[in-house]
Amino acid sequence: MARPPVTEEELVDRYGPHLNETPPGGWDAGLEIDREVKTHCCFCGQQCGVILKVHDDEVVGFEPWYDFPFNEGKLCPKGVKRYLQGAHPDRLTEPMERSADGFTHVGWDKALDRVATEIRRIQDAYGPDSFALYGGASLTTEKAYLLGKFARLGIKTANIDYNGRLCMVSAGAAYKGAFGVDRAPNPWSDIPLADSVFVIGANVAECAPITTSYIWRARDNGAKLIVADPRVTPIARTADLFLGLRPGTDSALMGTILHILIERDMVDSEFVAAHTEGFEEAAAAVESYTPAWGADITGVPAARIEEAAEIWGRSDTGMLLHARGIEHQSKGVENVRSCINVALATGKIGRPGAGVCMITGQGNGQGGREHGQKCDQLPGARDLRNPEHRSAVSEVWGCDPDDLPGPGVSAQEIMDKIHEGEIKGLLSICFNPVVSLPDSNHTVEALDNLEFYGVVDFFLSESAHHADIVLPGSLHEEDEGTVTSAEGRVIKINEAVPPPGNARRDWEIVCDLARRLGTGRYFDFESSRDIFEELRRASAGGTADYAGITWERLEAENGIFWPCPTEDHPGTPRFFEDGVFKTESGRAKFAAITFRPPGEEIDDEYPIWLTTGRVISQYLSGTQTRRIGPLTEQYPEPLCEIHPSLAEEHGIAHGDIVRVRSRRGEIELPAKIVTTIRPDTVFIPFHWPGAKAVNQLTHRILDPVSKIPEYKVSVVNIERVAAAPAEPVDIRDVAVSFGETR
Ligand SMILES: Nc1nc2c(c(=O)[nH]1)N[C@H]1C(S)=C(S)[C@@H](COP(=O)(O)OP(=O)(O)OC[C@H]3O[C@@H](n4cnc5c(=O)[nH]c(N)nc54)[C@H](O)[C@@H]3O)O[C@H]1N2
Ligand SMILES: Nc1nc2c(c(=O)[nH]1)N[C@H]1C(S)=C(S)[C@@H](COP(=O)(O)OP(=O)(O)OC[C@H]3O[C@@H](n4cnc5c(=O)[nH]c(N)nc54)[C@H](O)[C@@H]3O)O[C@H]1N2
Ligand code: SF4
Ligand SMILES: [Mo]
Repeated sequence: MARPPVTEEELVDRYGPHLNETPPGGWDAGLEIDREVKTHCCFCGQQCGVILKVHDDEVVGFEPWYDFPFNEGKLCPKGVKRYLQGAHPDRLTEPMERSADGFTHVGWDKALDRVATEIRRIQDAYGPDSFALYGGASLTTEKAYLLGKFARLGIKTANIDYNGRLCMVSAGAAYKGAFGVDRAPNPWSDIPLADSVFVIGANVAECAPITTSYIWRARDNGAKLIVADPRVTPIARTADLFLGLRPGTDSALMGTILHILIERDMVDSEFVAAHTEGFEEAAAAVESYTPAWGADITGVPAARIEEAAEIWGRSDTGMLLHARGIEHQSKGVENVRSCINVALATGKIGRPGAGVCMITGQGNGQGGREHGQKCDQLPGARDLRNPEHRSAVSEVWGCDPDDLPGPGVSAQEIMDKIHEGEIKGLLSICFNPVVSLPDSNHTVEALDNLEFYGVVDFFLSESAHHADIVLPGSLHEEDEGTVTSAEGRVIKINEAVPPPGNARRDWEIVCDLARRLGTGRYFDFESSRDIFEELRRASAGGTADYAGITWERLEAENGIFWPCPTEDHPGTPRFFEDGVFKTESGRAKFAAITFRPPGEEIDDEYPIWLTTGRVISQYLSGTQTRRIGPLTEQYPEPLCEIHPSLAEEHGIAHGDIVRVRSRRGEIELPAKIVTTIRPDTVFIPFHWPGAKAVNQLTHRILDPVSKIPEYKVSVVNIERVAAAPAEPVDIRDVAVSFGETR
């Protein structure tokens, strides 16, 4: 499936000569380069290929990796600066134990013995499920697999979940329900083939920057671009049609579009009859969703909703892309199902240029949610409740199916159970809940209520401040393994440098702990490759089947799309080309979606919608990117985006300090007056901790199915508290105005 490498001439032709020019003095300030290592960016789910340059066991720079097909050498600002974190002075290199006086360095033996002793003590006193594990989707797939196994066989707790619970689970549950499989069904190379591109709830240019070039290629080919977002995001500024909807009204928008498709005879009846089920029920659910009704709920003019339906409905091919804007809601799953309904109704699935794609967020957001670190899952995207799945995995693991615990609770629910006193101990790897979970005061209280909290990280995250033991783990470039990108492409991560000082690879730490707990026989791995080889067998026959994938093939073929059941199988870039879906009936399922309001709604006391998300230069809880100077300079602190009319109403000028208050808490931060946001909504990015952490304001209402928090909709009031400091923050604004967009 690998495409032929792009030649230098082709690149120059496409992007101009400047890309290949080395700056005067070279990239590496004259350092001698010992080796160049082809690997991938440690940040988002795009997983851009990059070549790291190593001098004296330190990553000192990078080169573009032009012939990796996904990004063809392109990187966003984070990918360009990522190499600066490895040698950061804050890097943890020794295990640490906390006493009344603060943290002190302790040796590995003492640190690991303490963790093992606490796990045993707490489980003996309160039962096996009283000790919980948190994993993360920045971990390689090997580590994610290992953690799932460690929970079930290493310490026999039901309670393991991961930070992807805050990210991909609404999309995952919706795709599993509609298609029977949780993966974007189309490769990104389908985007330029589409006649229409519909982006909803995705700030593509800032959060999936490389996807921008795919969308622009579609536009160059004549595609129409529709964007639905409460903010005129950078990608929206280049759209043919912008739908500036009120936060939390996506299923009303998509329901209205389905209504119009039916009314105006734009449904692909042949496809619907041959390959789907549930259309009648879905149609009945939106019978009253007229354009006027839709306009009233969403705040988008009826004519624009109609135009969106016309563009989508009349084009032969089309790609609908969505991300957390529609998924971070208490009806996240319903929102995604309402998008899938619109794709299915028009037969846009299973063809080149036709499909619906979730844009996976975290670096290994895809692979990290397939192999068992979710609370109800076994490797191969198998179901922990299913007796056949349990015995298939038990056979590979050499245990009795009855040895495996049942499903546990999800990430936010683990915090709630700590409050309730049911969970007393927690070990977290690759998760910074103090910054990333909603209602952070509730999170901090929970961590402080624990009898024992252990953390594995390479920086002292804000959550680690509350830990009893902190173990120094490995950075992305300090270990090898695999990840699976947003496209469903399994790729190889290569080790550029060893972990510094006494830091260790994460998987070594987990295996060592198991040995101390007397369950080492299940964790007899000498290398990350050993873990992958077992994972291949454990996933064989599952939905996410990796059995035919070898590390050698990954290198030779620039990655392989799963499922790949045998070594001579080419992999599966596009699903459902034969019109057969992975549901039991083989048909795709429509869902009957009626609109329901968000968990919290505006009232006299809290009259403004708050929505939260990201900026391009910062990544997630910021533990890594807040330590990279050039990225911090680009956006030094959180700002509250406010429309000029709302600002005027409250006497707020650009740079003034505003207090934003919700039912959970209040924060003070500078105002950024922008014309690109709805006048009834404010936006705050979430990458910062402490007094300016927006998660002090968000609420804990979850989607009932996916258990994702509703980060995208809460209600607040705002107030000016001080004038701008002498020199207000200089953030560039754009000359596009909400309401004046097309
Ligand atoms: N720079 C950067 N890139 C990242 C990340 C990062 O931290 N920084 N994180 C990665 C991860 S893990 C993820 S999950 C992705 C997230 O990628 P995105 O989901 O694209 O990013 P967000 O900023 O969370 O939200 C997307 C958009 O949703 C809009 N929105 C808010 N409320 C609503 C609503 O009710 N309806 C609709 N339709 N839209 C709404 C916001 O205005 C925003 O433009 O990004 C990945 N890439
Ligand atoms: N208000 C609001 N809150 C949000 C969101 C939002 O849009 N709005 N978005 C949510 C989303 S989509 C996400 S994905 C979450 C993310 O939330 P988190 O997962 O909590 O954020 P990260 O910054 O990825 O935290 C991971 C921690 O693991 C460490 N780490 C990274 N890689 C590794 C590794 O390989 N090994 C080890 N041992 N440690 C590692 C990092 O240093 C960091 O401290 O935040 C969620 N929170
Ligand atoms: S952050 Fe994402 S888009 Fe940017 S370079 Fe890394 S993988 Fe690519
Ligand atoms: Mo995410």
